[in-house]
Amino acid sequence: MRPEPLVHPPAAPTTPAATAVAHPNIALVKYWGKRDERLVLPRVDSLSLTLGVFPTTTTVALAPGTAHDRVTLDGAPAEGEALRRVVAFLDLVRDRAGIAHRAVVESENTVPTGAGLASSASGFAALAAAAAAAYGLRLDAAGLSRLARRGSGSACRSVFGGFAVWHAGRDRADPAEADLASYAEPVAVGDLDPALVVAVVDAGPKPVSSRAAMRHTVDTSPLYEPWAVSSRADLTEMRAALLAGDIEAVGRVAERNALGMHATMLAARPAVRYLSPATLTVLDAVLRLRGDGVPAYATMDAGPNVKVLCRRPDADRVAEAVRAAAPGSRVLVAGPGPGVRLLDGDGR
Ligand code: 2P0
Repeated sequence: MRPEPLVHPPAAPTTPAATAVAHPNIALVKYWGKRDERLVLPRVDSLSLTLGVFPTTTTVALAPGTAHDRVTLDGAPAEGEALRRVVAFLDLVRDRAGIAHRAVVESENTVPTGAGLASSASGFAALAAAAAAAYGLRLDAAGLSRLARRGSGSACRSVFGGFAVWHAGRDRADPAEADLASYAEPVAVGDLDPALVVAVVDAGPKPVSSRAAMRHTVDTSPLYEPWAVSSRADLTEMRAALLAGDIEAVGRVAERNALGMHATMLAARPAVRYLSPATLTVLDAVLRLRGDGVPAYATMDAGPNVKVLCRRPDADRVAEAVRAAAPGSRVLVAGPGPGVRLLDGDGR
């Protein structure tokens, strides 16, 4: 028998790779409008609930020796604007890490992409966490939130579970200081057992990206500034309502803030209209529920789909009412979900 070698050969060098999972979030006080496009600095603070459904799982593996990033979204090679945004984001991470290697990115979304259900929020939150880990950036939660923000504004909120507020920050002469001041963090809440009933009335891609639509709204809508001003008051009221565990006040503020945001778009020149006849049918059903004494309040993003905030014990009844009002739509009940997390090598 040959003796055991005293010195084991070194293990084959492993290429750094990391996998992260993130969930979408739905804003109850909306982000709409940037004051700095490059740094993705918003004009208003926003506040959201991260959902427990529709996770995005993203793996980033460094690929030394290759000339280009290879990006696969839901099994298909990314191209066009989607590819450009991922590569620009990786460039930012590479620049900070001082590592030039290209990467292989694989991302699986379970949310209908581009349907106003915040697929870019879960997508860039997962990409930020996986890329930061693979390239060896050491970031605290606020740092990860700032980084995710550069990919897509709403992604900075998906770094956190439950309710999160995104601070717009203030204008500074130094861009690095402006960047530091804009990040999300968890929000204190009282005794609240919320659910969001998601009514997917149309899962198709939206006609205008939210990025283009918010730019156009800021540039042309005479209602934009008044909404931004009222949104600041909404945020203060929303924080108090969350702390008090007052679902009715939370819902009232969320619904008026969302309708106000859509009003800014309808007043843009030309108008941007995401709401469809099916959206309005669901809004009518929500009004009827309230008439029947069920606290239920609607919010809509850059698409026709409706999310109805209610108490969790009322969620099945709300879902039934929405299903009956909009036959053919997919209706599901979501609760609060977790913040972004890295999976270990065993996929846990
Ligand atoms: C929100 N939305 O607060 C608002 C409400 C849609 C309506 O954040 O340009 O994909 O990548 O920063 O984050 C959608 O905008 O836009 C969004 P970018 P994003 O959830």
